This record gives sequence, C-alpha cells and structure tokens, in this order.
Amino acid sequence: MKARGLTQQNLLAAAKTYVPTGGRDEFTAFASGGQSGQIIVYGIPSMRIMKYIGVFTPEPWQGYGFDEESKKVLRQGNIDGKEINWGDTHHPALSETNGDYDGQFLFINDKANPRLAVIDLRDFETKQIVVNPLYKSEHGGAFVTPNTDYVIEASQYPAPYSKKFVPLERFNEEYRGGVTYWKFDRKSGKIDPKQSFTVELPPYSQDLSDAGKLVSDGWSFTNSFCTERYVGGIEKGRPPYEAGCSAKDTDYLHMINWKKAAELVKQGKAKKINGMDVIMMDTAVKEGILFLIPEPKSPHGVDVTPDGKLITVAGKLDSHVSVYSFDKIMAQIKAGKFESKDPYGIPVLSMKDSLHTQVALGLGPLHTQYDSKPCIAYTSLYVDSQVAKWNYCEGKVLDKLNIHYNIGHLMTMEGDTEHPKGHYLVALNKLAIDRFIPVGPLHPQNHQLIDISEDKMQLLYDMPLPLGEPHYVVAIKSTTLKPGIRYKVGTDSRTDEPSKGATRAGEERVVRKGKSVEVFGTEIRSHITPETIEAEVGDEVTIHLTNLERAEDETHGFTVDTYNVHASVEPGKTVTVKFKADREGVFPFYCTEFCSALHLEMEGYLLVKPKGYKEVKTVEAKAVYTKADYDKQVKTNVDTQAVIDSVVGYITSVNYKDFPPVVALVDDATDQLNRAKEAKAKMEDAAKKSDWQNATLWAGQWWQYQVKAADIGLRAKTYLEEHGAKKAGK
Ligand code: RUQ
Ligand code: CUA
Repeated sequence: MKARGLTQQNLLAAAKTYVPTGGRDEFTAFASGGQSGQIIVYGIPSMRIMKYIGVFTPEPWQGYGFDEESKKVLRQGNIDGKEINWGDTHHPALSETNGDYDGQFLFINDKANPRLAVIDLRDFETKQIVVNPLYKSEHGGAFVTPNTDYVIEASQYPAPYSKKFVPLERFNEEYRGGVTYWKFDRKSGKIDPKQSFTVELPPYSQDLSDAGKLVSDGWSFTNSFCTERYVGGIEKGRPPYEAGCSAKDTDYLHMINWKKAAELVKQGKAKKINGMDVIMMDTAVKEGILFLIPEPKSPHGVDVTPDGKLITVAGKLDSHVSVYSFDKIMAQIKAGKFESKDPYGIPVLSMKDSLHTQVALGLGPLHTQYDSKPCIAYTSLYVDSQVAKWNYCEGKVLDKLNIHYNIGHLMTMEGDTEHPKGHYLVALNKLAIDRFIPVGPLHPQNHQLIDISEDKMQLLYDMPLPLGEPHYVVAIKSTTLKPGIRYKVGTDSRTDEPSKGATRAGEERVVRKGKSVEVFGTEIRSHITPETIEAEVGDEVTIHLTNLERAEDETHGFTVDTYNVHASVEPGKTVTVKFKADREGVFPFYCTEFCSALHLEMEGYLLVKPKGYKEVKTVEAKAVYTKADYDKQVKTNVDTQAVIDSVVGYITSVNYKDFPPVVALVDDATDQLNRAKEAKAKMEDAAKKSDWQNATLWAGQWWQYQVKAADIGLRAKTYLEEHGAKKAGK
C-alpha cells in the first residue's frame, strides 16, 4: 500500500474488482462502441475487455468484412445501394423472455444510418442488419418487448418518408417521425421485415424509448425533444436549433399501444410505404392507440420501472425527474378525458393527472436505472457530473456520488428488466479529462464502476475505453450466457447453415473452370491444404477453408499477401475469401493465429502466372538426408511415443469422460495420431526402397503429428489436474 501510495479505500476497491487468474466475472457487459460501429464485451467487476464484435464496421481480427460470409451481412446494411462501412451505435438490447434476459440475442441500433443489427449470442457474431426504409436517422432503438416479439426503433431527426427532396418549408406537413416495431423471429434468429410495422408520428424529434412490462405490457413509450418543430438555419439569420428546440417548457411523451397496432396491421389498416406497413396518424388516433403526455423540458431518457407501473422521464433542462403512473394514464384514457389535441389531432393527456411524483435531483438528469431493492433508482446527472440514488415510490433523494465527468447513460446489472440484480452500477461518462495517461487530444472514454450494494455508493474503478463514445451498455449474469465453443464441421457461421465450401479431411481440391479457380481447403495444426495454389492473371480466385479442429480455442487464420483478404476460422467453421488475381507474382499465404509450435510453417504460396506462361522443367531436389538421419529421427519418434503413452495412460486412468472439453481434446489428439499412422506408412515405404531422403522427411512428418498429439494430450492432462479429476471408477 505504502510503496504504491494507495489508501485503504483503494485496497478495498481493488479487492472488490479483482478477479484472479482463471476466475470469471459475475456479469458480462455489452457496450455500444459508439462511432466505432462495434460492440465491446467486458466483464464486471474486473472491467476486463473480452471482445469487440464487428457490427456495422469491418473488424479484421474476426475477418468481418474481409471474408465473403461476413461481407454479405455488412452489405445488408447498404442504403439504396450505397455502401456504408461504419455506424454510430447507441443502444444495445439483450433479448428477453418474460421480461428477463435470456442470453440468446443482442440488438443494437445505428443512429447515423437508420439500421438495426442482430447478434447471435451462441457465437457472438453479427447475423443480420436491417435498414429502416422510412427514416433518415434513428435513436430510440434498440429496446425489446418483454418476450422479444418486437425490437423497438424510434426515429430521431424528422425527415420525409419518401426518398425525394422536400424543402424545409414543408417541415410540418411532410417531415415525419415514427416508431418502428421490428418483428423478431426467435427460431430463425432474424428480424422479419415483412411482419414489421411503423406507427407514423409528428416531426417532434423523437428520442429514447422503452417497452412497458407486466401491467404496462403491450404499450411502448417514446419521448421527444423538439415539439416546437423548430427549423434552424443560422446562415439565414434564424436562431439556431438549440434555442428553437428548447423554447417550450414541455415536450411530449408518446404512448403507443403496440399490441393493438399489430392487430390493426393484420386487419389491413396499414398503408405500405417503401415496402413497410405504416399505421398513419389519423388511423392511430381513430383506433385509440396513440396518446401524448407533456414532459418537461428537453427530455432524454424514458425508463419503465421493474414492476411496469411507473415511467421515469428525465429532462436535460429540468432539475427534476418526472415519474408517471401507468394507472393514472390509463384512467384518463378510459374516461376519454383529454386536455387538448396536438396539431395532428393526437389526444394530449394532462401532465398533472398523469404524474405519480416529481423529484428534484440536480442538474441535467438524463437516464434512470433500477436496483434489485424495491423503489430504488439511479439517475445520471450530466451537468452536475453525479449519480443520484433516489426512492421513486416516496420521491426522495438518498445519496449522490461524483463521477468523472459528465455522465450520460448509467447501467445497473440487468437494470432494465423485471428483476434487476443490483450490486454494481456502471457510469458511462462523456468526458475523461484528467483520469488517464495523456494519449493526445482525443481522450479515452471512461466507464466507472460503482458499488451499489450498501446505502452509500462507492466508486471502485475507472476503465478507459479506446473506441467510440459509449452510449449505453447492458449487463447480464454471465452464467445465463451459453455460447458454443465450436461449430459443426463445415458451418457458415453467418447463416448457421452448412457451407457450400465445406471440405472434409482428404477431400481438399482445386476446381478450375475457365477463369475461375475454386479451392476447397482445410486447416488443421499445422498445415493449410492445399499448400500451393496456381492461377493465371485475371482469374477469379475463391478459397474455402474449413477448420477441422475440435479442440477449444484452436482457431486458425488465413490471409494472402496483397489481396486484402483475411479470415478467422474457428473450429468447425468454413470461411470463404474471394479476389481477382489481377497481378502476376508470388504471394505467400499463411495462418494468422499462432496455433501451434509449427504455426509459422502453416504457410503456402499463391502463384499467379502471366498469361500464356510456359512451364520450365523443374529440377529434382538433391537428396541431403542419409540413413543415419533417418535412424536418428525414428529414435526421436519412438521416444516421443513413450511420452504420449504415459500421458494417455494418465488420461484414461481418470474420469476424463466427465469433462467435455477434455473429450474434445482427446478426439483431436486421436485424429492427429491417425494421421501419424499414414505418415509412418509412407516412411516405411520409402525406407524399403532405401530412399532415405523421403524416408527421413516422412519420419519428420510422423513426428510432427506426434508433437501435436502430445501438445493436446498435455493440455488435457493439465485441465484434468486443475479441475480435480478422480481415478476412473471411483
Ligand atoms: S443517448 S446520453 Cu442514449 Cu444515444 Cu443518452
Ligand atoms: Cu494455424 Cu497458425
């Protein structure tokens, strides 16, 4: 403590966040990567980053955007044919079953280009991107309904639904907002655009949304920040947007009965616009599915309480949070008691009659999350740079904690579900200022971990995030996640279907048809088959690679010099890379993951010959190995076999079959040893002919397989020892 200049408080905080080697974090967080267009996965409380998931942006490590399967997903995000290679991700949402996280799927929106992505948590890969055909930007997504029937996405900056130019003078008449309900089909793991629909809304600059739960299930809530419908234009002498959009004291909370809306669509009461079913405002009003409630002032977050009874709204320019009562709202709707109508004829409820309470929290309240303890909520105070803990039932402030600095969202564990888990809170701060080692004018983002298990909140840890602005993050109990560790051999991981390029051991081949060269290859420690690929300038080269490994974490990579392709080939996966061999030359290809002792030897050549190239006779390589070399190698192999036998002896002496990761390792080791047999047979053949050159090389290959088998075997042995394997039959 002294040597490092730490306080006792520091040590306690360290003890609360420390996860020892091999340990697991209790919660797994999925953070929006902001302008990076990715998702960042990290553990809580250690705040160790586990993974980036490529979503709207190419991510080379995963081959995302560099292999054909993932390019197909990325290109689903083209807007009217325009290729987009980034996204401004804001709100990740985990799939729910009965209002609680089920650990199956993750959704995230792109504010800049109105898109939504689906990530499958069986492999943490992006499987689908859908483009909203009506909006030009969106912010109020992704939020799921309690059984993930729909993923909610609200527009942000109003724009005409059409793709045509419409002058700003027609803002009130032709610019529109909306809320889209994307239908999610859990079986296929995909959004079904045909079953999705939108409710047309006035051009009020809709903002965040949330789905009702329990008593309020079937409804969704979306706020807005510019019901002034102000159109700026400082260059024309008009006051700017920020002044015009905050002129009024209140904006509108939109309430939509989405269950009834879905029925209206089924009854044919929607209008098709750009291929999407849209419930127009007049229909929504006539059918009684759309209502407005005033909310103060320039509101931002809207968050439904775990019991679904209350809705918390925070206004950036108001020092209060406003808590609305769903019961009180429903009573007015039932009684047909409305205060007024907005310019589009939508009924407006009384704010006073809808409020449960208002609590003065501090300056710039933005977002609210809930605790596992009843009635406890936490709200971010952007201007004050604080987290406020308060009681929403009784309307009183309980505690405040300074954070660093200018907090936007905050997040408690499973804090937007019906059963928040309490314990920790993460503050997502807009500024870091002086918290970290200076790394230039662009500072890291700062996620701060806060202990909320006691009455007083305690700041535990600062985590710098080296990507875009963190908007929202969600955290789930780690044990709810059940990701796989390998694919069924030959799987296209983006579609989860068998790949057309799937290739089994021994069936590797190159198929040439005119200008096309199609390679069906495999990867397994430590070689790529085939090792030489020949093409002619102008050929279209397609390379499918199947990773034949079954052992955990035995990923291989693949790249070809100059041709801008890269694949990450996890066990069982089949990946395809494609390029035009548009220049002659010699292009090494290799595995990019350090996968074994002979990883560097996991290599080969793409040879691109000029057109009409004439073969020159190749000269036979001169023999360099003698019988003595051969005998020496064979002795090494026999000694190695003794090591393998002892490891096998240990593994089979214990209950290894009770450990699935070990069973997979044993399968792989057996594979390698079977291949060793083939190499040994070839060796013996050559030896019979006294071809000591080839006999020595095949003996070496036999040894390579042995080494790999031994390597796997030793890993299995370590695993068994560390996981308390017992003598078999005991
Ligand atoms: S935002 S700081 Cu959710 Cu995009 Cu509030
Ligand atoms: Cu496979 Cu390196």
